[in-house]
Amino acid sequence: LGRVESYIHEKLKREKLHFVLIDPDDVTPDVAGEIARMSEEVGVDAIMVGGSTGAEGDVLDGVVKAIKESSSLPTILFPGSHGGISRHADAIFFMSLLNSTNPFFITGSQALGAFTVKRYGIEPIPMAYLIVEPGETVGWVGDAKPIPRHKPKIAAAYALAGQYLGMRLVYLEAGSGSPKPVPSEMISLVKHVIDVPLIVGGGIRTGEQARNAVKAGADIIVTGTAIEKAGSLEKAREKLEELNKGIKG
Ligand code: 1GP
Repeated sequence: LGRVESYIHEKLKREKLHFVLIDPDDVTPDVAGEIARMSEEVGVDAIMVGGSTGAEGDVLDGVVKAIKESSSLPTILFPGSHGGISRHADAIFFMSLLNSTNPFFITGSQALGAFTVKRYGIEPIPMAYLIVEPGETVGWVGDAKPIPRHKPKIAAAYALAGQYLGMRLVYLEAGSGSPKPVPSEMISLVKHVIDVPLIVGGGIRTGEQARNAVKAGADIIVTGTAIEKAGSLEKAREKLEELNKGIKG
């Protein structure tokens, strides 16, 4: 395993993890750097960078650089397509949107990005990415057939298929800014069926919601909107502390 993936596995032996997602389309490099610095101080485990729209090129590079300058946390790309690759990142979730109806998001964009990842020497971490209702922007952009919230078995079947295809992480995604997080029953069933770490994100805004997702079986919680839209850096820090406490107990 690569350096970042080993770090994730080592930490998971002791605790549940909190990854903070920064969307370069939503924040300036300065704010991204501040969020990364506060995240590290509060005890967050990694920073993810990406988004469905506009998270490319100079905008992406500027934000990744600012994060690297302000914290020593692993910085992992969370790309919306092959455009979402920056040479300054440590690792990339090399993800396939398994329940997309469009092969571009399952294998096409991955093929277009593969040589870039190799050339830049970024650590690829293979991940099954599953979109659950409502799916928000990423569901629409990714041509997903979102998994119905009351059908946990469909999520579990896709998750197990992802593991059998060799993916080393499974991500259950309700969509950034979703009014509701992934249901607990779905998290529980997926966790019960797979052996690889389970990431859960989308719509987690409170410490209690984060706690519930962990109790249901999530290994890694991703939060983005709650921090980006906190209103001020001071409120963002309070939110980071609340969410981290919910996850770490
Ligand atoms: C989105 O799961 C992440 O891809 C985080 O979602 O912005 O709703 O926290 P939020």
